[in-house]
Amino acid sequence: MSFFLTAGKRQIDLSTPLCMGIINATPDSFSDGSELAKTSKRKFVIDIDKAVQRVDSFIEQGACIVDIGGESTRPGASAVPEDEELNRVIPLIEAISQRFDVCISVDTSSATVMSEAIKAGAEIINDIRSLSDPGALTVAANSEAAVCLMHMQGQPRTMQENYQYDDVVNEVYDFLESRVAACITAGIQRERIIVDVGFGFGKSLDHNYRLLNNLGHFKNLKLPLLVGISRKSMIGGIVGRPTHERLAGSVAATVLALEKGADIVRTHDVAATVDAIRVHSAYRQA
Ligand code: 8Y7
Repeated sequence: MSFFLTAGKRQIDLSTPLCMGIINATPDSFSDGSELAKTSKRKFVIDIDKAVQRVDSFIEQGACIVDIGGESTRPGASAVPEDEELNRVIPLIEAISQRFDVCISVDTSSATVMSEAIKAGAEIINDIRSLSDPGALTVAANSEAAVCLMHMQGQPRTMQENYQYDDVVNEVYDFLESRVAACITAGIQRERIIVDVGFGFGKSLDHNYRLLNNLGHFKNLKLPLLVGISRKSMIGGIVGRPTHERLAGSVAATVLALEKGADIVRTHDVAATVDAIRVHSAYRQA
């Protein structure tokens, strides 16, 4: 099955899977934050030039979407005040949209940040909280942006301390189905909705692999499926390596996700992920 995703002014062809490159505008992201930090007295300042260079190389490597986030959502991360999040992401989105014709996704749960990001040029709202914060659904509905609805149990600060599922696949499925229904009711057309099982968000290693193995079931939602696996603990927990040594494991899991029907792959490692997508597509078309 193939889809078009409507994201702002774009019609994105998902007949072959796409790569979304991660740009973290955070000082404390678990695997690549601070690389984009400018040395400043104690305060974190994103280095726009470095970030723009990274976007440039992501595009050259074949990324179709870049995901810009200002709130670290790694397990245990603390909340970021809204004005700080705005300071981190809005100038960056403006800089990227002025320079490149790439689809910009904003990774946020805040209605204010969503609204400002869309004004600055973002065309996808990637919300790990599935538009549950006050005003988020309304901002999304009143825009033309696409939305990515992700499953999470709990909140980032504590989600890996306790989680509980009787049947992780069906519970995640039911959650996504109910958030899709909430979006449709609010006036967000199906053509603008992406779903994501949320690997690592309030899930054990077993839960993550059960979801990966059953990813095909989520195709029943008949919506584009995004996966975020890159360098996560579900890789580290198997290969026993630190974040920067998880590329091979991440690519292996990505190929499995592609074979189960993933449509968009969110990654820190664009070149390797695009290679994996191409090899998988050749295999599928043979
Ligand atoms: C995901 C995500 C993160 C994911 C979507 C990390 C923002 C943690 N993971 N968004 N964000 N899906 N849609 O390891 O899996 O990159 S942050």
